[in-house]
Amino acid sequence: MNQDDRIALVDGDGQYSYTELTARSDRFARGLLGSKADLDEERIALLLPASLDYVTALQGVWRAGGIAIPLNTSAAGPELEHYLGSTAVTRLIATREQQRALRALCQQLNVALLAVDDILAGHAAAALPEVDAGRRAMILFTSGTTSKPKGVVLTHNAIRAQVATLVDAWEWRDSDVIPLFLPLHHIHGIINVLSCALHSGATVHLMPRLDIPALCAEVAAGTFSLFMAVPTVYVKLIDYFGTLTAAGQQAICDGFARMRLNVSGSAACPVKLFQQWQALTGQVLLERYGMTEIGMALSNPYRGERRAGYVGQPLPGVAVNLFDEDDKVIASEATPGEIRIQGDTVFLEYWGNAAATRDSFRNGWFCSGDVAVIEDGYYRIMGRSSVDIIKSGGYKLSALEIEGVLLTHEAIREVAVIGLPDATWGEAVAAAIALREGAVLDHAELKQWCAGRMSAYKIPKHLRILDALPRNAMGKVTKPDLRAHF
Ligand code: MLC
Ligand code: AMP
Repeated sequence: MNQDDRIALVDGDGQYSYTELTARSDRFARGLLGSKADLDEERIALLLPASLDYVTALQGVWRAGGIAIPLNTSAAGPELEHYLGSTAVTRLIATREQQRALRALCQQLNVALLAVDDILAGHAAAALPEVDAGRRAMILFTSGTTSKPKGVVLTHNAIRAQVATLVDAWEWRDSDVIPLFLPLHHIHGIINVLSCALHSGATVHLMPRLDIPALCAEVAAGTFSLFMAVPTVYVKLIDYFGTLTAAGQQAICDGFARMRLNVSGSAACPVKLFQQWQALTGQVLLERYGMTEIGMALSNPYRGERRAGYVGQPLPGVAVNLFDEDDKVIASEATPGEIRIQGDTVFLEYWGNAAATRDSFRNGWFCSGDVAVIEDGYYRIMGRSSVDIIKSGGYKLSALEIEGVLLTHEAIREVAVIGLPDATWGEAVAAAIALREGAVLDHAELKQWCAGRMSAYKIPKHLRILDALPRNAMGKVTKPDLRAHF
């Protein structure tokens, strides 16, 4: 192996060169294999904060021929049970601090609970397998129009294609330095930031959470050349600037101004936010559009006009078309249609759910469920075909999943969950509830009850108690009518 002294990762404990990272990931892969020649797509879940250990484990699972399943480090117990159980995970890699809380669940599901160090110290296989790039590499859970999140299966080829198109389009280079504070169980953090950076020989500063003052201090110091975030992060940054002196704010804005690119995605970037960011930092945000199942599909140009309110054009190697309800490609501009995608970046299947996989494709095109229009050659996202999907701070949430949990509360007779427009979160989860006879429930009580039953970011931020939910002649709750109640 050639010595590569470039810095791959910086975390709270230190910095690590590409040579060190590769050696550690290989050692981890050999430890995972033990006496086996190949993991043969064994499912190995990772419950690790952004750290050297996370990257070691992810790369190690891939090198040993396993399927990595990165999980939300703050997932609630029932969510973890679904993730581990539905994919028949055999080993869960977690920090020692987390292990106590996980022991009972792992015993129940017959999952071996291990720390990265356990694997590094274990019996090591002599050789690593040749892993065909068509094999499954990763499962990411995504919420949707079903009550439980589905496992999106990406092959090594799909991951490579997703990385290749972004490295090409956004001109990643080995001198790039990028902060990574987004969660590492979604493609925004895993592919767009971590994998693109490591593919390019760049440096990633791993931050286990978004600590805005600490992040801004590094920005002001000129540490980063690139910045990628969801719109909510830009909103929070602007709010933070408002708490600073003019000089303090200027130093941070100058740091952003010196970067070569600021990207926004995972949710719509409001035109006002785009303009505010430009006024403050001089940066013209590059907005792009993607999805767990397909990686990134549309992007404003790196070189060329970036248009506020638009997500640009198809990325290199990604085929995108708008379709009408008869599955015909819409040829004319200004006529809205569903975004459908084809290409090497597209996922293989929903794990163990052939019916859902089949339903999500039409004539070989993946159906996104997002509606867009092309104006002057640029795509503009108009909305989603389902009212049951909510995008809050970049997380895709299923109204049905949240309703399913709330319905198990003894005071709740019926419930409907919707997304309300929100300046910080894009959309905020709101629950309209009809109570059982004689029952009482307030928002604080409901929030407390939800903690431990669902991830904190799914917990309703608004609650309305109604006598009954509005329904149409078929008895279906008319969700668009609910907004007026909040
Ligand atoms: C945190 N909270 C949220 C929330 N994030 N509430 C609603 N929606 C969210 N997204 C709540 C917490 O529960 C908590 O509530 C309070 O806000 C503070 O929590 P926090 O953890 O301190 O918040 P913060 O660190 O500021 O998190 C904000 C954030 C985070 C924007 C950094 O939400 C985030 O990382 N979002 C990105 C998700 C992502 O990567 N999506 C990409 C999916 S892939 P309380 O009540 O306890 O105080 C994809 C494809 C593509 O979409 O195109 O990229
Ligand atoms: P996820 O399933 O979490 O990967 O989220 C994918 C969804 O995020 C897409 O289907 C879109 O609805 C939404 N999305 C991603 N990027 C954008 C964007 N730039 N503008 C609007 N919506 C977006």
